[in-house]
Amino acid sequence: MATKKFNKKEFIREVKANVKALYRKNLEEATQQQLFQAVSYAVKDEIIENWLATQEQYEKDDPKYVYYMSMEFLMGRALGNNMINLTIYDDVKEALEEIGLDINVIEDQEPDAALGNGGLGRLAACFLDSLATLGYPAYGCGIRYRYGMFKQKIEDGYQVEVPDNWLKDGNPFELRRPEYAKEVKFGGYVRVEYDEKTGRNYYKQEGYQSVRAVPYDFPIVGYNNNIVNTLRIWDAEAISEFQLDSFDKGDYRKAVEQENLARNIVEVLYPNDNHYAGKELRLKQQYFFISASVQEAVAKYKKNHDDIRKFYEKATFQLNDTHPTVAVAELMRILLDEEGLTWDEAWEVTSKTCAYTNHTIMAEALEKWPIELFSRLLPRVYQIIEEINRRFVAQIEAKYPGDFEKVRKMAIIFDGQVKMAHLAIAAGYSVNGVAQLHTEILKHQELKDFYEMMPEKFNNKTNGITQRRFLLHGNPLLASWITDHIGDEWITDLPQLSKLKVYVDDPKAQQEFMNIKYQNKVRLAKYIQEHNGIEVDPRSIFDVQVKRLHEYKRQLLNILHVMYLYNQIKDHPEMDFYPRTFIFGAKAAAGYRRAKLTIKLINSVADVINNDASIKNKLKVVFIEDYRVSNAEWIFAAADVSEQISTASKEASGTGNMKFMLNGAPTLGTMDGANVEIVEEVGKENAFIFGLSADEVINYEQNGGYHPENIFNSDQDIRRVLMQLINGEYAPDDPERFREIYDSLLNTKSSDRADTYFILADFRSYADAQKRVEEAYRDEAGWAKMAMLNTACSGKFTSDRTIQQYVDEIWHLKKETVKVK
Ligand code: GL9
Repeated sequence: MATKKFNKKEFIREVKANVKALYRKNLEEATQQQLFQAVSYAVKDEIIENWLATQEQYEKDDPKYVYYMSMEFLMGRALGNNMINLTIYDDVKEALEEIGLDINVIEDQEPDAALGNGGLGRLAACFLDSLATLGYPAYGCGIRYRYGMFKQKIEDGYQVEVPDNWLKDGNPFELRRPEYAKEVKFGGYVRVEYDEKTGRNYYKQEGYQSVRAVPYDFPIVGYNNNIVNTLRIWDAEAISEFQLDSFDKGDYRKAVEQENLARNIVEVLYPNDNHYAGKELRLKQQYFFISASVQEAVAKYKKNHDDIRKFYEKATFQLNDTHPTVAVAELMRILLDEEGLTWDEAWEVTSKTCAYTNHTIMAEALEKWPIELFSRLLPRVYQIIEEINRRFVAQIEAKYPGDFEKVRKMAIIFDGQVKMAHLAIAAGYSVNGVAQLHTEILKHQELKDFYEMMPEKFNNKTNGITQRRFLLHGNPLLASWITDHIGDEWITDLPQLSKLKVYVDDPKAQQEFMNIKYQNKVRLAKYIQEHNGIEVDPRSIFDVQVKRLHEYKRQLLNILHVMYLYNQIKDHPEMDFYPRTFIFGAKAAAGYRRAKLTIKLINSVADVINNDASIKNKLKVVFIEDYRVSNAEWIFAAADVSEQISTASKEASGTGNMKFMLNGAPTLGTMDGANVEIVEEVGKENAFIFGLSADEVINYEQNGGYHPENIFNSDQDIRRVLMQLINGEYAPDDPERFREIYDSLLNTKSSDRADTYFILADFRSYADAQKRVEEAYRDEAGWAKMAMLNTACSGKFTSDRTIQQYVDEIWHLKKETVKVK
C-alpha cells in the first residue's frame, strides 16, 4: 500500500517552475505568499494521481457513498495537513530547506478555510479526514462562501469583526468543475397538469428565478493509503447559458434580479453558533446547496443504474443538524416530478436515504421557518412538506387516537411554522446525538415524544477528532516522542496510545513528556508576545478556555473566578500561590451583545491584572485574538488545564475537550457532553470535576427553586466580585459598563430567570476544583503522570472510531483500497 516515492529533486524543480509560471519570478524575487502558492501547487501535483486513481477505483467498484451534507466545513489550512497525510511532510521540509525556505513560514501564509463557526463545522472536517483514511467513499457537500468566519480584531478590549477575504490570493487546492453545474430554482408558482395517459398530476414550477450552482472540488487526502475523496462546495453564478423561459426573454428586470440572487447567495457564512436567525437568505443558502447536491447525487447514480427505486443502495445522506433538512423534500421532488415515482415509492427511497444528526438542545438553535416565507421561496418543496406532514399527522393520530397534544407537539407544520427537526426525524431512518449524555437527554427530554413513537431510529455517536491534525501536525514534538516509545500505529489506530501507560510512573518519561509540554508553552508564549504584546511565563500553569463565546459555555464563570483570585492575592500577598496564566480565545456572534460584553470584561480584567506589579506576575490573563483552527493547533499543544465548564446538559458533546486530552491536558469541567466519557476513560482522579449535574440543572429548570440572590447574600467573596462589576473596578471610565452582566446574574431587569446558566450555583465548587488543580500541579511527578494518562486514555476520541460506528450502524459502506500505478 505504500505511496509512490517522493522525489526531492523533482519537487524542487517543480516549485521553481511554478513560481515562474504563476508569477514570472525567480525564487529569490517571490514573496512568501507566492512561494506558498508554488509549493501548494507542487503538493497538489502529488495528490492528483491518487485523486484520479481513487475516483477510477470507485467508478469500477460502484460502491455506496455517504453524502455528508453540511452548511459548514471548518477545514483550517490544507497544505500542512495534505503533506502529513501524504506522508511527505519531512521530505518537503528538507527540500524546502535546501532552497532556503522555512516550511513553518510557508505554511503560515495560508489563510484558514473557515467555512464554519465552531464545533459542528470542525466535526465535519474531522469526519472527512477519517472517511478518507479509513477508505470509505464519501462526498462532503457544502457552500463555497466567498467570505468565511469573520476575522476578529480586539480594539480597546472590544471585538471588531473584519471580513475574511480568504480567496483573495487564489486557492491552490481547489478545482472548478463547471461541467457539473446545476440549475437551482426559487420562487414563482406551481402549475398542476393532469395527464390523461398516466392518470397522474404533474407539477411544474413557473415564473421562478434561478441561479447556476458551480461546484468546486477539494481533495480530501487519506493518511498513507492513496485514497483521495472529495469535498464538493458550490459557488453561485448568474444564469447565462441556461435560457430564460421563452416568454421571459428580454426581461431585463428579471435578469438583474437573478444576477443579484447569485451574488448574494454564497456571499457570507452566518456567524452564529447554536443560534437560529431565521433570515430568508439563510434558507436560500440551504436550498441552493442541497438542491445542487441532491441533483448531482441522483445524476451520478443514474449514470450506472436504471432503477431509481434502489437509489438508497448506493447513496446515503447524513444531515449535519437540521440546516440541510430540505434535502428530504428535494429528493422527494426529484423522485416524484422528474423520475415519475409514486408517492409511496419516492417515500420509501427518501426514508431509506436520509439520516439526521442532532447537535444541540439549545432551544434558540431550533430551525422553524414561517410558512409564508417557506412557501413563497420554495413553492413546490413546500407542497411536498405539507403532504409529508399530512401523512405523518395521520400516523400520530392512528397511534394516539384523540390525543391532540401529541399532534401539537410533533407535527412538522404547526402554528404557522415549518419545523425542520420534526421533518428530519419523520423522514430519516436514523436520529443520533453526539455524546451519550446528549443522546439520553434527546430520548427522555427534548425528543421524548418522537423516541416513544419510533425508538428504533434513535442512536448515539459520540463525537471524535482527527489525531492527524491535532497531534501529528499540531504537536510534532509529542508525536515523535510517542512514536519513539510505542511505534507509529497510533496515527491510524489511536487506542494504541494506551501502550503509553507503562511509562506514566517512569521518571525519565515523565520528565521528557513535561519538557515537551514546556517547549510547546514557549512556542505559544512567543505567539502571544508577537500577536498580543503580552509577556507570559511558560513556567506558570497555562489554564485555557478556547471555544465560541456563548453564555452556556460560561466564560463568565471563568473570569469571575479570576477576579476572585485577584482579590485573594491582593488581600493576602503572603499567600502561597502557584503562578497561573489564564488564556481565553473566543469569537462572539456579531449580534450577540452580551457575549461581546463578556469579551470586553475579560480584556478589562486582563488590563488591570497584567499591569499590577504588586502581584508579581502570579496572575496573567490573555485573550488571544482571532481564535481559529490554525492557532488552535498550537494552543492545545501548550495547555496544562482544559476548561470545559458549560452548564451541565447544555454542551451536546464538545470536541475541544478531546483535543486538550489528546495533548495531555487534564479536564477541569462539569459532567456535561463528552466530558462524562472523558472521565470514564481517564478516571475521575485524573480530572477536576465540579458543579451541578445535568439532572439537577434540568430539575431546577422544570420545577424552579433556584435563587441566586441567596448565594449573593450569603457568600461574601461572590458578593464582592459581583459588586466589582458595577463599582467601576474594571471600568473606571464607565462604571455602568458591566451592569448588564451583573443584572443577568441577579435578575432585576432581564426577562429570563436570573442566572440562566447557574454560574453562582457552581461558583464555589468551581473555585474548589481550581484549588485542587493548583495542589495537583505542585506535585510535579503526580502532574506528569496525570497529563500522560490523559494522552494515553484518549484513544476512544478519535474520529476514526466515530466514523467506523456511523459506517457499521447507519451508513453500511464498504472499505475501498486504491493501488497506485
Ligand atoms: C455543536 C455543539 O454545541 C457541540 O457541543 C458539539 O460538539 C458540536 C459537534 O457535534 O456541535 N452544536 C452546534 O450548533 N454547534 C456546536 O459546536 N455550533 C456550531 O458550531 C454552529
